[in-house]
Amino acid sequence: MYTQAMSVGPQETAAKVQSAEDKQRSEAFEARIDAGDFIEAKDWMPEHYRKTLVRQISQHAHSEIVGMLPEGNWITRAPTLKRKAILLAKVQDEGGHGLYLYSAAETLGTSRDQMLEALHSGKAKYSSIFNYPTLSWADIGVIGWLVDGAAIMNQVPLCRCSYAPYARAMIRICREESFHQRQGYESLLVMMQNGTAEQKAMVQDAVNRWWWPSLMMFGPEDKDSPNSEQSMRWGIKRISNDDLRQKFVDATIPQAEVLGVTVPDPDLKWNAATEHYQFGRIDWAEFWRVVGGDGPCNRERLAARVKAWDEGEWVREAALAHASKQATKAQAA
Ligand code: FAQ
Repeated sequence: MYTQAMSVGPQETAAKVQSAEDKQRSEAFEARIDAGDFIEAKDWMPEHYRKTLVRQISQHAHSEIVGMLPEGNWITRAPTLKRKAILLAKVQDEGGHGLYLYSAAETLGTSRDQMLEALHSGKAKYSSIFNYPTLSWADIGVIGWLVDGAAIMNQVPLCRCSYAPYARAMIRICREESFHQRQGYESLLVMMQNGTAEQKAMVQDAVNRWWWPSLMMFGPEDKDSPNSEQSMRWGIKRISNDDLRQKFVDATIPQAEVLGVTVPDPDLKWNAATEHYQFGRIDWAEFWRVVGGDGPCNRERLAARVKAWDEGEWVREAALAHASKQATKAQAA
């Protein structure tokens, strides 16, 4: 009887072997991470690692394509042909970034349709920053300077993300983001150096509205960031939310001085002891409200994406029909 109770059936044996194998694989995986190896799509990985990457990469992809909307709004109203051409190229780049990132997420076994369904149904997140309105032309320059500037600060470390397909996509994205940041800063510099008093005031007003939302882009404080610890241990994130935010403030304040604008933070001051700028308290209630779907433009942004998806159905159908025709032709040849 005792031996009967202790004996295991074929299924249990298989489960035990499986879990012993998983343990071994998991240890080998952790050792590779500790050694700084890059993980490729076909390598074994823990389910939690895979899910964390799908979450972050798909959110990132959604941010890129939703991020086209606030700027796209100004293409027809750009003040000169040169600025229109630059803005068109930039918005197109953001669409391209979305595509690289959806492809990177697909290597983890999730389909683009699944990811888009999550975006359209409001289940998936995208960056809080794109739920703020673009009220003047200066907002376009400020998005380049601050929003792309914050994006680069956050994304350069992702070029060393342990998941190689994401890291590779980020290398190209960061090069393009760097151009985006510079064109924004340059357009603001022109307005601040050669503009009228009204144009200068417009730039300052845009900085006042975008400063705090830009700091929120880095995510909650480390102590309130549920994903950071594990993501840092796995080398998905290389620098914490707070450290990146601080690096951004330290890099940006001298640029604001050159530009001749101030940031709307009465508590901002240089701390000679730490050699960092100290900044005031971020309104985290506002951040969570926007992340939760109740920002100034959340509904409008989502509605625009859903409309574009619905209206593009015939294009997708035509492209698929064309591809299958070509495939049949190629097979016959
Ligand atoms: N907005 O535990 P953590 C661009 C969520 S740049 C909305 O710290 P994690 C370029 C977070 O997902 C913008 N939600 O999370 C461009 C999590 O929720 P979950 C996109 C946010 O992942 C420029 C919860 O809060 N960049 O698009 C935000 O470790 C101009 C707890 O947070 C990227 O996505 C937020 N700001 O760290 C395009 C970069 N922050 O998922 C057009 C890649 C946090 O558990 C025009 N992503 N949450 O339900 C990352 O580096 C990370 O995912 C963080 C968040 C740092 C964003």
